Amino acid sequence: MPKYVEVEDARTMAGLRLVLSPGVPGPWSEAAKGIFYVKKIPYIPVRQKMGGDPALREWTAQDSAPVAIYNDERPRSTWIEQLYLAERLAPQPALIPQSAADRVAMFGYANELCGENGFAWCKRLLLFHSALTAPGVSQDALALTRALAPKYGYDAARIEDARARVVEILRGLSARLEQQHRRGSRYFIGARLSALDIYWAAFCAIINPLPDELCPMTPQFRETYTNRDPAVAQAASPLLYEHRDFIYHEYLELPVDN
Ligand SMILES: N[C@@H](CCC(=O)N[C@@H](CS)C(=O)NCC(=O)O)C(=O)O
Repeated sequence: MPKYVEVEDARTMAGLRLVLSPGVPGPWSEAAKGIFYVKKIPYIPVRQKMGGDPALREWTAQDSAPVAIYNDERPRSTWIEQLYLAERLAPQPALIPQSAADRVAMFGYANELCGENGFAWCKRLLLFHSALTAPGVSQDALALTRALAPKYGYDAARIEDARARVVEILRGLSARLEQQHRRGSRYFIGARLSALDIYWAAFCAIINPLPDELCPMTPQFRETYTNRDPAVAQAASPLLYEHRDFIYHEYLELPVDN
């Protein structure tokens, strides 16, 4: 586990601080870590308290993770701001494509994965739904779900829409990757690594986490993250999982350290 600093101490430090949820390979957090790792940008890991963190709220005006805070600049609590910060601090290797057409494609797909009502957002709504409706869910898991569900817009009436969105996005990404392979590229965009490859590698955890030796997590979290939804399972092609493995093995830190 990285040496986490508490929020109160991190506030007084300079440099890049990255607030993360210890022990949890959250998709947004792992993606931010991956982007900083590829660019060799060092940061101080800071502990977020999942389910409500008043100290983090006081510092960053919200209490989700990840948040990137560079010196006395404004806290960056969304994936897109974090990507632009990383690109500014270390322009090479560039993770935002050079050509406008490639940028449009990359940010479009990235928003489908990382944005509000995107893949992970909607899959999280499905996870809340299972926890709140299935029998035998532990008291701890229920308490966390009850704390997070309203924060991220859970509404039982909209669960079918959320499922359809997850399926649609997985199919779109699968089709894109197949097309790229036919063109002779192993990457989502053009012929080289972009942030989208890292986003997918990290976000895949929310349906199919890497094995425990590569990505340790509590059995409860592994159970929660492992997809049991048949429609979602069908939409995620083997090529998408192979791509996740390729990106982790070629570019990212293994085992995942959280
Ligand atoms: N704000 C991020 C998304 C961050 C996010 O949703 N974080 C979740 C990860 S599941 C979180 O911190 N949940 C725990 C909590 O809210 O206490 C973005 O829009 O890029």
